[in-house]
Amino acid sequence: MKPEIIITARGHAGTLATLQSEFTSHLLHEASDRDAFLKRHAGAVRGLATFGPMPVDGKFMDALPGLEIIANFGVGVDAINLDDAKQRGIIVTNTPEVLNDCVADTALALVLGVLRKFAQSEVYLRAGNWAARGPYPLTTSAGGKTLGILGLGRIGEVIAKRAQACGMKIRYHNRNRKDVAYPYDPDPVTLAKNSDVLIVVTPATAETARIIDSRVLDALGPTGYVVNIARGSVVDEPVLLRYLQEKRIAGAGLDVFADEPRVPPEFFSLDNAVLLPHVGSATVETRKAMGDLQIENLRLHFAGKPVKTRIA
Ligand code: 8YV
Repeated sequence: MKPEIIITARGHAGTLATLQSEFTSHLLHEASDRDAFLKRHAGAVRGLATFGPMPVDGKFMDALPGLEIIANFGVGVDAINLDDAKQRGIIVTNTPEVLNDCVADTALALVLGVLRKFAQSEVYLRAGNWAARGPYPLTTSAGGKTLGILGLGRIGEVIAKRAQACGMKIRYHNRNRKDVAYPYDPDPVTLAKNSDVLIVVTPATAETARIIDSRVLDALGPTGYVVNIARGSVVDEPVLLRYLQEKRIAGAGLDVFADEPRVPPEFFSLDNAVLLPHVGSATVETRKAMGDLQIENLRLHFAGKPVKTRIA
């Protein structure tokens, strides 16, 4: 008998296909009555395969008394209440490491994109402005600038290497100082003060909610840039929007937003922002690797073995 799982959303197609072939899978996103769906499967379901931002809290877990494991597609597990899972003895897994390179590529693209305005200059060319109005205005170099990394974890370290290859200097702030050669700043405001570009890579938790606020943006100042590849919730989005509109910071590169996929339309008209639709890990290769790891964790668990990437 195949173990029974619930799939929470329409995620990566190849992963969904494998999940559905290996496990008896019930699709929550196709249920018209969520409560009735959960009641119907409560007795048999042992696993959850989670995709996307749908919250999984204690109430949801209690609706599935046989739940043993929550296997998330993605490294960020902010949608899952880890304390509630711990209290109930439910294992939570994520998909770290396999996405580091792609997310770091996206980070660098945003850093370079916001400094050099490549996207805006392409729009300029496509509008016929090059011949009509002359060269695109000069931008500013990455080389020699300081990149402040808020959250020097696995992805942050890979970003640091790429940025150094572009001639950037690195500093960082974490809750705890690390054994690395990069200069450490004791708090996000000091990091912002000492950086030209502040990149946010920190996990979204209660402590990091809206950590990028007016104090941090003031410390960055009118020549400073912010790049966010973490979660929209770590930035005070309305404040950031106002600072961009009023040019109180120089620019922003954003892959994530507070209420995805809805982006406040006021962002669309900003010339000093580069906006991406949460594509950090979105390549064929990386999404397959993430799915493989999610599936492997479920397989191992149902075979009575330790999972590969359990969240501490
Ligand atoms: C994915 C991500 O876009 O890993 C994460 O935490 O944010 C991204 O890699 C997301 O998990 C897809 O559902």
